[in-house]
Amino acid sequence: MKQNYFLPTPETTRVVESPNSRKFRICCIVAMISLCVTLLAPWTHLQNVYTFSGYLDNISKPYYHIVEDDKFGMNSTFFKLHSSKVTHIPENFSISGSQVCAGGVPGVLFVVPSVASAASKQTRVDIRETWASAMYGNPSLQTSSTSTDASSTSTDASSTSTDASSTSTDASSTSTDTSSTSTSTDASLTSTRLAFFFGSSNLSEEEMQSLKNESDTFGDIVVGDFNDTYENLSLKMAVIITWVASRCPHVKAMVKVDMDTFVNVDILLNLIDQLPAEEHPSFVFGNLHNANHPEVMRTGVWSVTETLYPFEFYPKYVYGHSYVLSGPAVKLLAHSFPYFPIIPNEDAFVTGVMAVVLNITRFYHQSFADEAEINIVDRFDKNILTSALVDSETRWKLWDSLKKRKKKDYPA
Ligand SMILES: *[C@@H]1O[C@H](CO)[C@@H](O)[C@H](O)[C@H]1NC(C)=O
Ligand SMILES: *[C@@H]1O[C@H](CO)[C@@H](O)[C@H](O)[C@H]1NC(C)=O
Ligand SMILES: *[C@@H]1O[C@H](CO)[C@@H](O)[C@H](O)[C@H]1NC(C)=O
Ligand SMILES: *[C@@H]1O[C@H](CO)[C@@H](O)[C@H](O)[C@H]1NC(C)=O
Ligand SMILES: *[C@@H]1O[C@H](CO)[C@@H](O)[C@H](O)[C@H]1NC(C)=O
Ligand SMILES: *[C@@H]1O[C@H](CO)[C@@H](O)[C@H](O)[C@H]1NC(C)=O
Ligand SMILES: *[C@@H]1O[C@H](CO)[C@@H](O)[C@H](O)[C@H]1NC(C)=O
Ligand SMILES: CC(=O)N[C@H]1CO[C@H](CO)[C@@H](O)[C@@H]1O
Repeated sequence: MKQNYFLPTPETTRVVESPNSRKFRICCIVAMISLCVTLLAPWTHLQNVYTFSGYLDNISKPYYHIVEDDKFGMNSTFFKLHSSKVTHIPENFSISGSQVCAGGVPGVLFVVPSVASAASKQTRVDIRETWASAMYGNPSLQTSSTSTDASSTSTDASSTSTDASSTSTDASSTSTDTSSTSTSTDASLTSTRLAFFFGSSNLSEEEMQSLKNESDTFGDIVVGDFNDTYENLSLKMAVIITWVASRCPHVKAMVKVDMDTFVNVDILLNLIDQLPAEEHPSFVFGNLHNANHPEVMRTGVWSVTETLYPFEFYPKYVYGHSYVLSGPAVKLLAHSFPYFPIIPNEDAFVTGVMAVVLNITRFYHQSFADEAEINIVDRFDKNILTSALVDSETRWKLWDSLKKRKKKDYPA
């Protein structure tokens, strides 16, 4: 059974100018002060705290676009949560990563799905020493006050996020809002940390021991008890998001980054700051898949059966190498995963299908990694890119160059 009644028209994406949203924000404040104070609280301090000299200068405006193709979902009963559980999300952890979100930090958590191979181990070393290095203190262990730059002084006692989970889902009755119990001390967008995620079920004893060592040293390892196979990538992401929702209820944003992706953290945080989070508390933000109608594969590594997903196309979705989920989106997803089948195409599943099911706003910007990376080093040097797919050599090249520029911006 193939249905394609959800074909979006070419006009399905609407360009949103940031200045307009600013105007709207002002109107909003004037019109509904009390409501807005509640909604804006977690975000407004950013404007003052996180200012960089021109990092967004070369980033193309507008700073975000909104995907609008949710019409097709409304014609189908498919894009709805089931009324009872259909998916088991493993919630046992051999290494629980209890340090990662200790002490009410971070505001932004980078999650990096990883594997136990020797090559991956070296990549983790490189990531800690390059684009993520500001998240690691000296000694390297991530400590409670570590943040990206020198500006982590803001305290945000009012970081209980707007709870988007209590509406719009069939499963809402099962959702419990953990945000109100969080004891946040520094969950501003400038406080950042990173964690690597693994599945334990087929790890050897040596591999597990080695990860325990890494965990003791860096405090950035989480191992869930499931089989870490390529086919389980969507499940792995569901485990990760569920872990973040329960262990890091105060995060304002979670950034999913692949091992082979380099992130300019400064640009990313500034870009997130441009999003109208008060109007769209639940959002995903990345680079839009360049197919107007992303095709569903029925053979090969990304194949999905028609039973699992009956349509020819996926909803518009953002690429999986690097995308942001807002705190409310993380909670909404975590509450909802048990009530929807896992579709084994991680980015299409999380940022497309589930975004439609849960009415999560899809923001996109072309500065995120796409699949046809050209002139990466050059574009990075011009501050055009937020993230990029890299090999080991390029990772270091980009970092050396970025470090030089940061020094210029922050003379010691
Ligand atoms: C999860 O942990 C519980 C309690 O330790 C245990 O009874 C259960 O068997 C574990 N489940 C899996 C799948 O390992
Ligand atoms: C773990 O660390 C200990 C002490 O630092 C070391 O003796 C041991 O060889 C390490 N094990 C692995 C598997 O890396
Ligand atoms: C992992 O795979 C093995 C072998 O296929 C299986 O016996 C085991 O039950 C699986 N573990 C989980 C958590 O699914
Ligand atoms: C993960 O995938 C493997 C097959 O690739 C499967 O055996 C396993 O049961 C899946 N689920 C879990 C929870 O590990
Ligand atoms: C774990 O799973 C991966 C991916 O399927 C496989 O390549 C590897 O051999 C497995 N390792 C063990 C120890 O079973
Ligand atoms: C979907 O979310 C938007 C905010 O992003 C909201 O304005 C709209 O009312 C929501 N739609 C539904 C059907 O809940
Ligand atoms: C923007 O790009 C130009 C070259 O196109 C470069 O000279 C300039 O330094 C860049 N600005 C920033 C802030 O990186
Ligand atoms: C593509 C398509 O069939 N869209 C329909 C979805 O349902 C609405 C409301 O019934 C119709 O107006 C659309 O034409």
